[in-house]
Amino acid sequence: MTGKTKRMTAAQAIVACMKRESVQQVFCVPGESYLPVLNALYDEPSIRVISARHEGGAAFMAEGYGKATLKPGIVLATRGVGAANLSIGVHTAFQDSTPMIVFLGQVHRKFRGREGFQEVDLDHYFQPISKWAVEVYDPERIPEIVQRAFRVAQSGRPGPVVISLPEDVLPIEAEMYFGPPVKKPKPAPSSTEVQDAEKLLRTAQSPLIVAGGGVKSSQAEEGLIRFAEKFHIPVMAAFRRHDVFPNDHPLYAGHLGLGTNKNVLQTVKEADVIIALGTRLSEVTTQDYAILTPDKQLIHIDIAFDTVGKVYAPDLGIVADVQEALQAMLMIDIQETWADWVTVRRQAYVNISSLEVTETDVINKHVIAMIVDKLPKDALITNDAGNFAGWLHGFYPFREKHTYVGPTSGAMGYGMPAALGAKLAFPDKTVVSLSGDGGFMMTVQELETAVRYAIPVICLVFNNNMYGTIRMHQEMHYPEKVMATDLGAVSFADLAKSVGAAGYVVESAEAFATTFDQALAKEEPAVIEILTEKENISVGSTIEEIRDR
Ligand SMILES: Cc1ncc(C[n+]2csc(CCOP(=O)(O)OP(=O)(O)O)c2C)c(N)n1
Ligand SMILES: [Mg+2]
Repeated sequence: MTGKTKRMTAAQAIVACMKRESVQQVFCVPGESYLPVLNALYDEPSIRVISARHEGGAAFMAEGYGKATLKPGIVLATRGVGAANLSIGVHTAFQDSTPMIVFLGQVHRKFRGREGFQEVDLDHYFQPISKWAVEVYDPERIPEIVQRAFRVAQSGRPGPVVISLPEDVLPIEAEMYFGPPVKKPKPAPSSTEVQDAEKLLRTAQSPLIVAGGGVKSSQAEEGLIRFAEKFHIPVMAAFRRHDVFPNDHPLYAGHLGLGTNKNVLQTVKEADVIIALGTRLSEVTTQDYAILTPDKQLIHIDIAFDTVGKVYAPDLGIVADVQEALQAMLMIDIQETWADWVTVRRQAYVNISSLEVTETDVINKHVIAMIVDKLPKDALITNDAGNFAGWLHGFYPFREKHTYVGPTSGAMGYGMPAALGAKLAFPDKTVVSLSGDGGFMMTVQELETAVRYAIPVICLVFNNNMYGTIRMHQEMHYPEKVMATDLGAVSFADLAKSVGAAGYVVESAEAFATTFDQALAKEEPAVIEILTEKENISVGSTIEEIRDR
């Protein structure tokens, strides 16, 4: 709490806070309401400003950046209009527990409440989808509030914070006091809690770890390998947290996602003691809250007290940083008696995730097999929402940590802008996004942002001329009554070329192979449009098969 005060404007104090927290990039769409902040950023060359084409794109970039780096992604936008546009990214950061800070220009303090130009009560508007939403009235309180925002976004369960900045506050000078930068608290379990975990594990015959985003945010990936290996417990990844554990490890037993194979779900059904690690046990992970039945014992470990027991009352709930908890639980002294259980459950996963392809396999599967073959192991993959992702989730083996950035919120339009955020965070990694034609079109304008800032990502677009996922649900519930799910023709390759990116279109696995090599060799933003058949609507079924049921 020691330090001197400094005189500067509120806008300069915001940028000074960013600098103290080692912010390197911010994402924005400019607006006249927060010009002083842009001006202060102009004067701070250590922070790069990426100006996007749409606030939704900017927010997804910041979310992808935050998810990849585990540090808050920063996004700036203007009043009600920019706020409304970027809210999908805030919602994603909220559901996905991604640290993010949103700075929004607001109308003049004297005009607040008159429904001024573009006025929205931004703090109320964002309260339900953020960890904290606040408006600043006093310039000298900027450091207090912005530093607290950095603390709130990263502490406990990470998430988004929204700060509303009335435009007249920003140019005012004041004496500013800055505290030290944030260090994330890392609470550890008590020795009694570790003993209780030992007692529960002693009763186990078929234990299972379900690992979620908390493993990633506490950087506990190695700790999880050590823990799982020591007690020989199989590990499953929570929804869209594929890279929490190496998928080629003999203890990995699959991913709990949408359309997960029933033989993989059987592992959860047969487990008797479940260790839920850094996961909120979401609707998708628990398959509509169905697979964690009351006969199981649950050890729920999470850094947030309100995540533990949020849905399932645990037999043992521990509020702790996952890395600290795993370290402490290495002291447990038990002998495993479940070797066969592990072998059988691993085999169940191996059987359904084989990457072997034959001529009868659809192009979607060939593409996954080829990218696995051609990409370095540490390549980072992002995806959009849509049925095309089923092949990625089902067959792509994530072998290293920090190789996946995906939306547990299920937001369409996420894949490509999140890839831009991730590539800016890790410029040396190969970054590939996967999207459907519907989702890609929702944020396609950010391809120009990729070109303008020379951010070389490769975007795979699976084009079936439809909102395939919804068509699938339609065929299941209202067969043959197709409504609102057909889409017109778009040449994504030409669209890419029109903004200066490389554009390719392929119709066969062979063509994809040579095109992907070409795209990899060139360090430039590229779109590979993959033409797919409507009929091959999902990994499990064709349209005809769904109708026949
Ligand atoms: C922002 C948003 N709007 C709507 C939805 C509902 N939705 C889920 S998947 C989907 C269709 C996806 O179509 P496409 O991107 O072409 O992928 P496909 O399923 O055809 O492979 C829709 C509309 C969503 N998840 N996100
Ligand atoms: Mg589609």
